[in-house]
Amino acid sequence: MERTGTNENTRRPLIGILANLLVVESNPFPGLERSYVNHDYVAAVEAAGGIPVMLPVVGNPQTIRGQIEAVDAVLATGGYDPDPMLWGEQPNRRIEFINPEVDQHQLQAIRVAYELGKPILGICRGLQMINIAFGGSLYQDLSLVPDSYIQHYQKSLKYAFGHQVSLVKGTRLSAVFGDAGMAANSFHHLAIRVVAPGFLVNAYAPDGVIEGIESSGGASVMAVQWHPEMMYLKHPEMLGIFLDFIAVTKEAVT
Ligand SMILES: [Mn+2]
Repeated sequence: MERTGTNENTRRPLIGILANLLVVESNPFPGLERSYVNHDYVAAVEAAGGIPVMLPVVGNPQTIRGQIEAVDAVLATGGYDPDPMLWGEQPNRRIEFINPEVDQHQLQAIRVAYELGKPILGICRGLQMINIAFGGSLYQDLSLVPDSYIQHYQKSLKYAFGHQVSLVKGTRLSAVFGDAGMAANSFHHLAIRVVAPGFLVNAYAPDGVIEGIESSGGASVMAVQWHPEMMYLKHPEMLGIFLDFIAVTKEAVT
């Protein structure tokens, strides 16, 4: 049991998990919006030694800044499709549900966290939003990616392996998993097209689809396209991404 105290070296880092909005369709309140995060993120952050807190969608920039100032690091989570107009494209017919309020909250939260030097971990849509936030772009659907042939939206359980992932040597991600690569789950229909300036690719699927990026030059931003939080109970090595995130956050705090 850890003692409570004010020593910054032993304090468990506060991890702000970017929330989503769910529009309730059933009675008694059809149309009600509900703030939520998938519980797997909460459990993974806690299992890795962080204290999870939820950062709900708000619109006021000063409120967003206050949210980020209150936490030590930010977890950018999965969710609906990002709006293609954010990177200057009109929406393709394959684009699904979009919520601009959620997009704006997450973009600003990611940019403020970066500005304040707070580590960011992006998962699935979180990776996509990080890439957009710093000037990259996305393919709006896997069918638009040249030579992509792999099923990236697996029809199997959340922790099952969807496809192989190869890691780029010398990256922070390869330090977590080793250079040999591994398999991961896959639940996405968009993918990175142009990598944002200041970032490098750390993971690829065998069909060339980008499965991970990280900031170059010391900034502590890491993102993967798969869902390690849905896998770690069956595949404990997947907690490594969260353990690395917490370790980097502790360094940033001290
Ligand atoms: Mn994939």
